[in-house]
Amino acid sequence: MSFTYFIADLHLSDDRPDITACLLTFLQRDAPQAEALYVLGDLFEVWIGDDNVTPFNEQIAAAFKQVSLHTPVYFIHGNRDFAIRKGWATKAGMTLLNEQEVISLYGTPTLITHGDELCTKDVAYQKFRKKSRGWWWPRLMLALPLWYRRRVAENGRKKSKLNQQGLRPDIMDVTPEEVERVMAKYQVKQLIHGHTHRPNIHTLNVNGEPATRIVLGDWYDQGSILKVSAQSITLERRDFAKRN
Ligand SMILES: [Mn+2]
Repeated sequence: MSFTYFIADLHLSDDRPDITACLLTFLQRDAPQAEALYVLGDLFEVWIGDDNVTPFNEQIAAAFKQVSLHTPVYFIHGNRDFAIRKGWATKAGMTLLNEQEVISLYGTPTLITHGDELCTKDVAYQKFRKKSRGWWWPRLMLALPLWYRRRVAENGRKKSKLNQQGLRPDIMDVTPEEVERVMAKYQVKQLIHGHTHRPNIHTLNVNGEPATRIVLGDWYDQGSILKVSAQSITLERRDFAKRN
């Protein structure tokens, strides 16, 4: 039976080896059996540029590259890793897609996206998003010296660790009207996105017709995978390996 996998919001970083181990197992064991693998953003906790070549980033690229020999791998940027460019994507065997794409999923036209643009009530964030996805801001950032970008990222990491203290910052949910508007615009009855860390399969109405919104889960406490075939849509979990 042929099927397609979707993952998002792994927030990989070298200080979470449990997440990395779970991903590597999934990529070695499961992903090659799929018809395609879609990564819908926030694969990394932070991305400061393709020129930041580290053993960790190389290891992740090599693992995806291996999958891509059997199974095409597609990537849509998240709000954490929007600076990934063709250089790293090529190394990882990934094809970069637009931030919103319509694919035919076993005959069903399906809109896929990271989903942060659907959270329109977070006005401050949407303002930043507009700037950070524009043409001058990323160019300016990526033109800064690598040592400086590394220092900024390291400081940001320390700060967010301090702020978290076991609590995750609340991520706003999507705006229902925006979901309907975007689905109507693309004339789709099925939407798949991540970002909100609220895995679920919702039914809704678009232009008076039934529609489906599938939300991917994050990888903070477990692996979260969406498996779609012609027959079924399943949100799966993978437990992290027990640490001794
Ligand atoms: Mn996100």
